[in-house]
Amino acid sequence: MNRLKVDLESYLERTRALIDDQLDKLVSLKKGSPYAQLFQAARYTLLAPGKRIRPTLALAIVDALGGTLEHAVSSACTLEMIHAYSLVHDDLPSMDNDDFRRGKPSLHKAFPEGIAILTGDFLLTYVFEILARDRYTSAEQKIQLIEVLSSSAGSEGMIGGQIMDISLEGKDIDLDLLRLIHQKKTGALMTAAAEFGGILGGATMAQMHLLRNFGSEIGLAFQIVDDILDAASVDASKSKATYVTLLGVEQCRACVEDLYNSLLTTLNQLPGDTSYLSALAQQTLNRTE
Ligand code: GRG
Repeated sequence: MNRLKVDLESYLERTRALIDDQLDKLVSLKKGSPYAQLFQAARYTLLAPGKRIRPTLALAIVDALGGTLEHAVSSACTLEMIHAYSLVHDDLPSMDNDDFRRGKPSLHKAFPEGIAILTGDFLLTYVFEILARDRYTSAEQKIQLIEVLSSSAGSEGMIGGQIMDISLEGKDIDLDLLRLIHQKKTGALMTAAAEFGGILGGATMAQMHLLRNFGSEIGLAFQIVDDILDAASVDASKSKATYVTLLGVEQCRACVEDLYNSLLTTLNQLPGDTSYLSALAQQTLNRTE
């Protein structure tokens, strides 16, 4: 039986279990360690029930390209670690000052603030050790993965987007600037997830190009959906420009629909069975929380 023919839910359960098991191993508690608190804090934040969209996307691409999920999962988990670190730092009092994350007190509420900062730093640093040490990737793949992850998380990506977001808060911005901020702040890591899938699954240059397009399409659509879901709450109360404040909900929905159709066209040009990828994109964009 074609393993891609089982239904999406059981496929997602399997990839989720693979990802969660690997995350659990990567931050396993070291008995008697003088810095056990670091691992307790890393586990608190990393193993909390997030959606795991980024590593799941990477693995679904590896699958479509005919790669082995078990060999790709450790590298794919580094996407979740960068994401988790960004949420920890974003929640800090000096940033968004959020008391809750993933249905639990945010890390700096559950642990001393200094430990929360160091845990974010640790997750960020640890990913490079994991990528460099992975026994299933070649030297060339390691360099490509490290290049993609560091650039998508750095000044040209997530951190650059966060800085633009902070410095433009309260100012009038147009749609092009908002799109640029989000492409960097959240889109870059989604695109990195698609590129990870390509690198780990052995994509050709042409396929990598398609995967980058797919990543940026799903990343932008993901952000617009996030803005629609947030419309009545956080961002509105902070008088921050969002897709909803600039376009209104109806036009936002139409944009998401257009992006979804466009990413389907991109996926159709890839080899292999991309039905899970399109179903995953559809589920991500139809989410209600
Ligand atoms: C502090 C270095 C630094 C960067 C912060 C990405 C980011 C930059 C902050 C996150 C702020 C935020 C809530 C952005 C909205 C989009 C987003 C990334 C939502 C959370 O991602 P999900 O929905 O979360 O994948 P889960 O919990 O499911 O993993």
